[in-house]
Amino acid sequence: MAQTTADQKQTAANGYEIAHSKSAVFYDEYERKAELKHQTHYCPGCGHGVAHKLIAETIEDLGLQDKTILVSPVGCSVFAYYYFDVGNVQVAHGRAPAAATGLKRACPDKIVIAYQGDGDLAAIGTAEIIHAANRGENITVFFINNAIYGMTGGQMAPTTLVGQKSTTSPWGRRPINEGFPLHMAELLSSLEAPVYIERVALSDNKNIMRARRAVRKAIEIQRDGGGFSFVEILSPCPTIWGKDPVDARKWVAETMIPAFPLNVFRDRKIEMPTNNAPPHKTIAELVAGEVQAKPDSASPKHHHHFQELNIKIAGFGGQGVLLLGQLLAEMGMREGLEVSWLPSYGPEMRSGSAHCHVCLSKRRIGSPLVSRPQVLIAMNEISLRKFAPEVEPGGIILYARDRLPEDFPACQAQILCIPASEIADRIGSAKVANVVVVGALLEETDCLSAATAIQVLEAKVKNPTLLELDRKALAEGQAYIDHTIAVGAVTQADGFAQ
Ligand SMILES: Cc1ncc(C[n+]2csc(CCOP(=O)(O)OP(=O)(O)O)c2C)c(N)n1
Ligand code: SF4
Repeated sequence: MAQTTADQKQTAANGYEIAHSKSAVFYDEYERKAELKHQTHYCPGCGHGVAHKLIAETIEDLGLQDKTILVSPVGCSVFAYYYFDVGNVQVAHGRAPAAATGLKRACPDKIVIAYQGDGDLAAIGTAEIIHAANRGENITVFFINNAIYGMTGGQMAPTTLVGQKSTTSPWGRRPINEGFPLHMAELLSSLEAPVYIERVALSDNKNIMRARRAVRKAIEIQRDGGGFSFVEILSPCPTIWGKDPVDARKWVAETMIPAFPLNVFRDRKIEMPTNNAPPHKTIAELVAGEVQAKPDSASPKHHHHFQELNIKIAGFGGQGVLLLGQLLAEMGMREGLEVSWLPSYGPEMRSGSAHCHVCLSKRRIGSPLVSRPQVLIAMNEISLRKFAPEVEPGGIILYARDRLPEDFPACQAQILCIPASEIADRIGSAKVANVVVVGALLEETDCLSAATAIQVLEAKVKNPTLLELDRKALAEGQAYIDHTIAVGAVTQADGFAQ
């Protein structure tokens, strides 16, 4: 336990002076079970408790409590978030290094710690740990190796020793059948990027002090932007090993350490080559090349009559369905809206069904999934039949045919038929049918400006002949709605006023 400083010393009710107290990084009370507020869920003598203490005290000593995010695994330590008063995320089995990667990249100023058992890290999560280490993510991973699956009752782990009995190796692990134990510290040391890799053990006080130093060093490296740090902690599991806490510690010292030698396998600074580092650009810039994330004076000004417009576009692969969605999303981006584009398509490159979801919004978008579109663009009959029932009452369906199927049921949405392929054919290429539909959509709903559509097409279409066709297609789509669709058919001249 952390030693309190002189001015923190208190006198307990019974007159004793409190010389040690729980780290401030631990909650005062563990709320998992009301009746057990002051004890953890770990078995007596379990190494997880000791490892937690070393980590909590280090976080406290380094003054990092407000900056730390702990990623807890699936395993006995799944409830780590009941103890650590830091940012907590509990993730799917084995995925802690992947989640930690995302957290660290999104919040580079935070200290992100992945905490994992050997089943979690070295079995189901083998891929995640290897790739996070290989990428040299600036995260810290604490790997609790107790040579067994604790939580699930003692199945063999990748780290189970040769000859060690488990419920799934009742005769003892035999390399001929189950292979040899995985040595994760050594394995990760074969990679270029990791900066610090050490194996320590919770076998006796001396080794626990060594473990404390390793924990501290690993977190300091991350704090200083050093790179990937990894500490393997050999840890007793008295319950599953069928030993009392003292014998379990002895077993770590006498049996585990010879099989998993304690060592600093890697301790160096590395400079990541930067000559091929990607340029620092916003996502909008990366997605759209020269597009600016925020509208500037060069972007067309457009009054959006909606807070949020959700569009579904569906048809066959090859009809430009996904591209149509991208065009709308990019137009929205240029006009300063929040946008999302979510494609969904089958395995076939052509003729399979394809659809995409597009959200245009003045607010941040919660989910890119559009299950109740206000606008459906159906490029074929199957899509019309499949998705029309999803359209919100009062919404619009643009159907890329000259008329509805005769047996098509009445629908609460406004349906506009536009023979997009025929129009596209007439002006020179069936390929631009999707742009005809964009023209129709803009004319009908006024959701985005036609000038932005031209800008996006000019940026995207490098072939001058095709660009000219696209311009025509856009104008034809607009004109069709203007001249051919009966006046009065449009019930919402303003699109989706709110
Ligand atoms: C996808 C999935 N597969 C399997 C399990 C079952 N499971 C839960 S914990 C665990 C292994 C726990 O062992 P370890 O990571 O060594 O942690 P310990 O409990 O020993 O601390 C397994 C296989 C699960 N929860 N989810
Ligand atoms: S089963 Fe083992 S690892 Fe799990 S809490 Fe008990 S002693 Fe610890």
